[in-house]
This record gives sequence, C-alpha cells and structure tokens, in this order.
Amino acid sequence: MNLMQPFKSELGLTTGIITPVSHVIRRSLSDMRGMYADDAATERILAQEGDRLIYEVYPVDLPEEEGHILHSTTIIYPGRVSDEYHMTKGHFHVKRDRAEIYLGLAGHGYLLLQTDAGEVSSVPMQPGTIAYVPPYWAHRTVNTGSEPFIFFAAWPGDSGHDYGTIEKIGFAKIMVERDGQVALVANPKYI
Ligand code: PAN
Ligand code: ZN
Repeated sequence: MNLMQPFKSELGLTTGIITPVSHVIRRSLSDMRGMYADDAATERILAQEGDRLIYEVYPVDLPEEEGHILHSTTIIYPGRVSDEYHMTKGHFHVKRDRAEIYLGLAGHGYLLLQTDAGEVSSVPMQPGTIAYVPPYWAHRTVNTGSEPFIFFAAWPGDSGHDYGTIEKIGFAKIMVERDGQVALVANPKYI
C-alpha cells in the first residue's frame, strides 16, 4: 500500500480560493457555447464584449480513486446571458450512485438537479447552506445574485464526471430573471 501522508489546505472563506493552488479550472463563455438557451445572445456577447469568465474551480490535488474524498471550491461570477443567470456546465457522475456535498460560502444561488428521467429539483443556497446531491442526480449551480456565488464541494474519488449527457440533452429547466425576480422556467431547448 502506498501510504499518503496527512496534509491540509487553507480556504479563504470570503475569496473561495484554496491554497496551495494546484491548478485552476476556468470556464469562459466560449467553453459553454450551446449551453445557454439563447445561442444568439452567447454569440453577440462573444463578438461585442469578448470571452467573459463565467466560473473558476480550485481543486485540492488528490488521486481520483476509490477511498479518497475529492474537494474543491467553485466561484461563479455574477451575470446573465440574455435573461439566464451564469451557471456551471453541470454533469452526472460517471458512477451514477456517487453523492456529493455542497457548502455555501458566499453569495446566493441555486443548486439545480435532474434525474435521467428528467425530474428537476432546485435548492436555494446561501452562506452556510449544506446542500446534498443524492446518488443518480445530475447537478449544476447557478449564481442568481449580484456578488460571486462561492461554494465548497466534496465527493467520492472514483465518481468521475460525465459532461456529455448534459451537453447533449441540457437541463429541462433554466433559471432566468423575469420582471426583476428569479424564476425557474422550462428550457425551450430541452430535448
Ligand atoms: C463540483 C463541480 C464544479 C464545476 O466540484 O465540478 O462546481 O461544475 P462543472 O464540473 O459542472 O463544470 C462537482 O460537482 N464535482 O463533482
Ligand atoms: Zn459533481
């Protein structure tokens, strides 16, 4: 057995940055082409304003193996594409029965979940909210506030990430601003 030595990381509770920084995953609008309902709005922003940063992930460097608990923070910057709030790509775990825990640190948003059968659930999150992603639910987070929405996540090391299914079918519901309010509405592009 290869015995790993205990170690720690430091989490900036207001910045969401975990140090030491092993690597940072940055997702810009061009990485998310086709994921927002309004494709024309995506292309308009890319042409007029450039490639805006939507979210960043700071992971702790660990082997993606059974027995480990992977953990990271996600920072979703505020903003919208047309009326749809900034969000993560969203994914199923490759091993569909692997659950996950999210802990809200800063800002406001929602955890959106969806089953293979198309059932959708939404969980509001604020600092201190512990949101549970049960086995078999795809998950995506959305920043519905005006500040960065930051949360910590922990999940089993052998979960794996399946992005393809959500890229193909999307989420059945999207979070939009309607008359100044946050609204969960049917996704016109949902297959
Ligand atoms: C999270 C997510 C993170 C970014 O750590 O990976 O919030 O979202 P996407 O992976 O959908 O781009 C998690 O759910 N890990 O399993
Ligand atoms: Zn996950």
